Amino acid sequence: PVEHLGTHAYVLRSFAQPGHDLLAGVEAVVLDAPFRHMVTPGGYTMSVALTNCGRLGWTTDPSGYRYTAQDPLTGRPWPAMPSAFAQVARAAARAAGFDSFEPDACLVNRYLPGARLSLHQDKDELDYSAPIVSVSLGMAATFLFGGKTRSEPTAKVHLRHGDVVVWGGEDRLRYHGVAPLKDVPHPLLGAQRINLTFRKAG
Ligand code: MD5
Ligand code: FE
Repeated sequence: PVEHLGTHAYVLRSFAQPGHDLLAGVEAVVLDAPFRHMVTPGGYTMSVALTNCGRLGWTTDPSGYRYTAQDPLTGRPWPAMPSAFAQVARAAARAAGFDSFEPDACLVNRYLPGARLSLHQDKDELDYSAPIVSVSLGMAATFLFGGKTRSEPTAKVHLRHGDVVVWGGEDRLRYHGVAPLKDVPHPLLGAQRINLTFRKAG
């Protein structure tokens, strides 16, 4: 049962069966590259904490947004992408009609109650023809899905543990965000939401 958010945006409900492998993958990544709150070029400290795995990782600091091969906190390469991560990303892309998606970057976002992500576009990748795959784990969130300009109205989509969304084609550059997270603890993950966002960045 695939829901369409847009012509090339697909919600795959409960597509990820977040068993041991995905959750162990998050734990391994975070041991090597801990969650941290980054500062945007506008000088604002993000309420979402993040880390990365894979060849490239998304970072921000007061001088701009970029992908880097090293974690700026440790100077080491970002941890390798756990194989369970790459597998679910490829399978979800395929289910949405993108047959050879090979992500080189996985951004791991952690939302605690009250954390939010304001409306933005994902524009730091080199190739917009690759889709973006996002896996929701833990507490549910209200995802805001806008248009190609910031002022267009947003549709609200409830994303729960195990839901996967795939964005491609003309929907790849739509404005989107996450409403402030409500405090409804999840039985496995407690009072947090973890989002895995897979991209082809380089
Ligand atoms: C999240 N993260 O739930 C989301 C999932 C981010 C981010 O937005 O940039 O870290 S990715 C949602 C997404 C990606 C690409 C396109 C669109 C949405 N879209 O067109 O709506 O933490
Ligand atoms: Fe985004």
